[in-house]
Amino acid sequence: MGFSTTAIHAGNEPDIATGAVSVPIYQTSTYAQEGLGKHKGFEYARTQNPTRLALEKNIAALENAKYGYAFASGMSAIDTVLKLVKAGDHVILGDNTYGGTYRLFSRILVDYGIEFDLADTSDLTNLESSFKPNTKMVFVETPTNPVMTVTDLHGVSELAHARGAKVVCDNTFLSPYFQKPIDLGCDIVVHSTTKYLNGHSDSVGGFVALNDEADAEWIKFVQNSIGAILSPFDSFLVLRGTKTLAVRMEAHDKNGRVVANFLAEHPKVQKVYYPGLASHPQHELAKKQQTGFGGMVAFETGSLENAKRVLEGVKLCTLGESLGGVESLISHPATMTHASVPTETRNKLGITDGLVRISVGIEDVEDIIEDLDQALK
Ligand code: P1T
Repeated sequence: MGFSTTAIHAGNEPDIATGAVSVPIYQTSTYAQEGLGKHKGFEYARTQNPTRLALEKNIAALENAKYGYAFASGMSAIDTVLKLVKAGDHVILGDNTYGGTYRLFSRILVDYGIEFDLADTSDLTNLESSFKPNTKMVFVETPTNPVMTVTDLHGVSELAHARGAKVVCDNTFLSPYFQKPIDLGCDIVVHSTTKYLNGHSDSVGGFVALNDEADAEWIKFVQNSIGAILSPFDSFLVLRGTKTLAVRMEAHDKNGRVVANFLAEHPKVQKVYYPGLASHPQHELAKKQQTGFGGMVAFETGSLENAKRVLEGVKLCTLGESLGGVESLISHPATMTHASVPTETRNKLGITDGLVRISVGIEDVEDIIEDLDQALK
């Protein structure tokens, strides 16, 4: 079955009770039971909810995974995956991730005995030297937020599996439409559904998809025990969002390429980070493991003052955190999404005070370019 067919039909069976074509929002906290231990598979809404279940089947199918679980946010999905490791275990974390992911490791997980080291996972030799006897997991984002570094997921998986470690990939930036980490050898995929999967900037959510039965059981157990579940209404919104994922991603990709090329030739722009540009260091790898480049572009303006002028000078693009919505969003990683990353680490990665990130929306691309041009000028 093709991607769009799966996106529209997986989990979206007509409602058993009424035949409703659109999965209803089952806004209930509990379910009437016919007798002790006799029920329709739904006992309590933290544990099971039909709207959430429909979404879980849907996104799992899109990621070619057997199991999927929807969470209250991308961060709660990531935190739950980290419950697969225990005190005394070591995790290799990609050196550039969303700032919140770094913050979870550096400010919270370390206090629970989880050891971690940062590694440039785009360099497999460097990654290889980061393994320790107690390394149980490698956590990567590709392309990274915000400097768009690409990691060879097949290569990382081979290295990790040979050492008994699992690979987790945060697939938020490309969505399963452009990249399927499980097909590339990864064990677990995480998402912030807040972004492309929902796609309309009106819901916060997260997702975990995987194939291993025992790990899936544990994720489900933790999801129920901790209770960071996606609400029925948000599940409905994301389920509606994924139906148009393919057409939206095509439009983001088309506009992303145009904007990246425009910025690359602009005299006020010093550097552009976009894997679709031939100048990107991992352009060939991106072409191989992705089926598109997406709509995330970052660019260097040279100074905080320049960045501020662009960010405050745009009229069509909205200054704000987040990404992946139909509208173009522009942000300043150093003070916004990556403020919790130490300055020295940020600068080393290219997350400078002059770096601007744009989530290219699906408006008419001439309008986006005109807006960026007037702000840059
Ligand atoms: O915001 P939340 O739904 O909890 O997702 C966290 C998260 C996880 N992974 C990646 C790659 C992300 O980009 C995010 C959230 N990012 C932003 C809010 C942002 O503007 O980059």
